[in-house]
Amino acid sequence: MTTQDLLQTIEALTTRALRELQAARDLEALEAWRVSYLGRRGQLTQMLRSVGALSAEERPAGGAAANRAKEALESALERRQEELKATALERGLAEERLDVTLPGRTLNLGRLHPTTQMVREICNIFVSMGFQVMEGPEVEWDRYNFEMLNIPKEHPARDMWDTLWIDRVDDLGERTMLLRTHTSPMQARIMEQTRPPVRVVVPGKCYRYEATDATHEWHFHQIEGLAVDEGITFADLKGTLYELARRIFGAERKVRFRVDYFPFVEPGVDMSIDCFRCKGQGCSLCKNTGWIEILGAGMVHPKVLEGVGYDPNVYTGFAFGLGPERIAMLKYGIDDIRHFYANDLRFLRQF
Ligand code: YSA
Repeated sequence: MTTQDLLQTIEALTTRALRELQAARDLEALEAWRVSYLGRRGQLTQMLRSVGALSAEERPAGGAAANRAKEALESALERRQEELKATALERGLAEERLDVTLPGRTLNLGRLHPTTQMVREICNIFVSMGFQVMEGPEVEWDRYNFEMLNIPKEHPARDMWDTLWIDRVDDLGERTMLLRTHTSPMQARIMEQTRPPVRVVVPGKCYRYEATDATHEWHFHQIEGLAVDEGITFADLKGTLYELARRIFGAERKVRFRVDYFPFVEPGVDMSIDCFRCKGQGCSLCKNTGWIEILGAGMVHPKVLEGVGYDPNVYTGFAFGLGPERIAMLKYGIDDIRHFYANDLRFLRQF
């Protein structure tokens, strides 16, 4: 081969190689191209080897041309690699691009259960009157649920609270543990641990083994209230509960106190509000009485005070236990307490 032939072949090879390089679309194709031209058995590498076959005078010119071609292909390869990398990056960014005009996904927002809302509203009213908020156990000892509230074993008043007992007996075979039937056991627990003045409200869940109807659930909530100090009278009890009714229902709603019996108060009362549905005329909701009872209350019995070590000759107090579901029913015109725990979103979403 003459130098002239070699130069022409190198030029033709370089032109073809550069065209193919431009046609390569990804890094894989580039690698194949590199192997084909610049690899150990590549076309240009073979050509460099054939320079050795030239005569001694022709060799420098042939060698220089082959080396220029090699450098040209190598730097063209580098440029093409950079180009392809940049294009791949752009494509990636384009795929990841955020389209801010797309409509968002709706998040289902939760809300507080109507009972929780009512409990908080009532507690806030009492907090504004100087009461503290405390909570207590739902699984309770007989001692706190009954005995310390002046309801000894075999006392007929136990029938007022249909009790769900826990399967556990003491040495004498007596049942000792239960699901609390009211929040009143917290009266004894709190007084045992503190000295007057006491002003607390205790919200919490209660359980009773009773048939359900429009105003009775087998599990429901109560808010217990307790105020003990020197010189507390029944007027304080009435004033506090009137204020509660006024703040929740407005001044025009009628409130009724009637004598009631609870072994842990003397005297005892219940408080009712006129029925929202029949406006006091009598209907199935209020059992034709025109009134719906919302709480039991009274002056703390001296025996309860003595039981926790308070001197009843020095201290007096009032206590009450109210049902927040019943209050929510009156406030929002709900005609059946069973809606609260039926988990029907059509009901719950209204609050
Ligand atoms: C009385 C005097 C005190 O010094 C302190 C508290 C009490 C209340 C007493 N511990 C008690 O449980 N009385 S009660 O049986 O009449 O219940 C009080 C309130 O709880 C009722 O007025 C009612 O609002 C609610 N309640 C009672 N049983 C219910 C119920 N709510 C829904 N379902 C039930 N089954």
